[in-house]
Amino acid sequence: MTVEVGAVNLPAVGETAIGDAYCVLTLDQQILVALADGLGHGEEAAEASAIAMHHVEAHAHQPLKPLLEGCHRALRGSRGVVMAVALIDLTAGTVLHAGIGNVETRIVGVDKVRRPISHNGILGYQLRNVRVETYPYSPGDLVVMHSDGVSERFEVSPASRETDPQLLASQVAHAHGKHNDDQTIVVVRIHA
Ligand SMILES: [Mn+2]
Repeated sequence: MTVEVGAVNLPAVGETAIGDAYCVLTLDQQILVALADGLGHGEEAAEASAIAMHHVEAHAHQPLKPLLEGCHRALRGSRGVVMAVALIDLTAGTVLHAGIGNVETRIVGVDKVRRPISHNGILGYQLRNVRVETYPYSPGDLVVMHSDGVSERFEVSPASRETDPQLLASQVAHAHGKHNDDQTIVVVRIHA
């Protein structure tokens, strides 16, 4: 299995701490992608997103629903985060996705770009129901995940599937990044 990852992770202008955090973890034939955006900017936002990433790394083998519920508990008393997680399973040919708040995900396939829906909530404060949805994944498809510091007005098409993940992440962040917010975009492509 070959995993290609491209990412941009930048602080808001005037901040040194980055309030967003992401991780890409390899678990046998599965890849777990997670991105958290701590509320606000600066140190406290960075602390919250770090709590979320540490929880994901320590519990990466859990199904997505208990994984996010565990993040919610771990984040109590922090600033809180919005967050998405995607589990890419090459053997099953699926992406499982769950999102709380405005972290956006797109799955760029051969013939179609799918946009999983995120649900309202803030991990650490308010979490109603975690819904995990299943999407098809073929080797070579891209999973693109970004915080709201990157405007969702960018276009990706099935033609973007061939683009180098780091180049795509850099191009989108350069053209659609918001300087007054932390900017994060992560692009993952897996081949068998
Ligand atoms: Mn943000």
